[in-house]
Amino acid sequence: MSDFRDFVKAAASVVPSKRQLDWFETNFYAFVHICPNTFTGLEWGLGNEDPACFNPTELDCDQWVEAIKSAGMKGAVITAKHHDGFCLWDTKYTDHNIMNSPYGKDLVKEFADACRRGGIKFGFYLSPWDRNSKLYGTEAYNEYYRNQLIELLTGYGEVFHVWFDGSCGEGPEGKKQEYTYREYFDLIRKYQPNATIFNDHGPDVRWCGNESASTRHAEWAVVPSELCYYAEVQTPPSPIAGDLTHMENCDPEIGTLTNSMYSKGLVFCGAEVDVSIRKGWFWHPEEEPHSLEKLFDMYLRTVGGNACLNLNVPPDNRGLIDERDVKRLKELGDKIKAEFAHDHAEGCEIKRVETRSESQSVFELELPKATHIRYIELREDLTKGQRIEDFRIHFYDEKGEKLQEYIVYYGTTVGNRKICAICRDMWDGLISKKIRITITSARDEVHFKSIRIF
Ligand code: FUL
Repeated sequence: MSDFRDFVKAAASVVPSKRQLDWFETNFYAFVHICPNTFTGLEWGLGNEDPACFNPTELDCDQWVEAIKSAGMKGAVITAKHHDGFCLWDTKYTDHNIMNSPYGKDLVKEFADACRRGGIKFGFYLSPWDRNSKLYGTEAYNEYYRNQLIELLTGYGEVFHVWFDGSCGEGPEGKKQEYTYREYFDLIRKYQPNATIFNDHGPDVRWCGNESASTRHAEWAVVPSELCYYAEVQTPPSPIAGDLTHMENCDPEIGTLTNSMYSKGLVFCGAEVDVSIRKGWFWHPEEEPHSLEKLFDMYLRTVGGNACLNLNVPPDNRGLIDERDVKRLKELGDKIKAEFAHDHAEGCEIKRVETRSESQSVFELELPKATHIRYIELREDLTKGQRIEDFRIHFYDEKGEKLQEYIVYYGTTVGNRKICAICRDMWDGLISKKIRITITSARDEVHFKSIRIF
């Protein structure tokens, strides 16, 4: 392929798998970090913790699920094993597990059952880095890890998401492990074909690059295979911008096409944003949950920014979600419900009023009555590919007759969902009956899945 336009067209038809589409619908789910760290105050356990320290006397997974649901989350991922190697389930491959603690019950089972009772999806995290296993740093460790995966994939019902932590530290005597990821992924496809796999580099879901919910201005789900080398390549080598070696700083708009750099090809791999409700991943008595404003802002930037939000909620040393977090989660859920309570555009037709070229078009949507618009939620039909690169929104007047000159929103990517928050300070009190969305740049013809107005 030589012509730049052909590259762009190929990029426009990179599509998600069914499981990736389902994952995007799940959208907002919880991380649950609990292990000996909950009792020792550490964030990274050393691996030599005595199982006797794991002693939550009031543990109640139904209470966790209620708190998670109150925020509007639809699934939860538990740390079946964190870096300290302590297993929260009844594994036959190591004695360093919960059955040998005062708690003495299979917590993964209790949690999976509670998720099912509560009607949310169940997923797990299994740390490849293991500071306890004597096998770590040898080939035998990969077999040990695979056996543990099989136990978790086959013993606890349907799994929606499997989370691979990228941390790869040293084991006993400074030994390093080479993780055989492809073998691990094969097991997941075999036993839980509908589960999405999170890994820094795909195959299904990638890391957004930080743990502070700082998403990119343009967050693409179509990215270069150099970044997500475990995902399936869907295009010939393509021009691509962005410094791919620095995903942590989130500056590059990875996925943005230019004719200056080349990638081996593009893949579909959306971003997950993992962030904790508090500073740490594990519960520490002195830490407070983030403010409601901060959490709601994270929600807008992630769920409303073509990503999924995985919000960590750590149980405390009683085995309960701390009352402060319970309160904040409910506030967040109430706020999301209130802000998005009524779709003023329900049943309204999205009209394509102008096609300037394949990459430039204009859409309009008229509401039944003039409304004070605070949010416009755009969704692309991803089964056709992620295509929008740049857009503007204008309002008409309150009769829907006269187009106003000023731009109320400038945006870049849309993808699964873009929530455009119309700046309240500037436009407060502004009433409109009709909106215009001008696509100033797209990879190919644009297809909206829906437009909702709140
Ligand atoms: C990181 C880990 O090192 C943290 O402890 C935490 O589990 C976070 C979700 O992933 O890589």
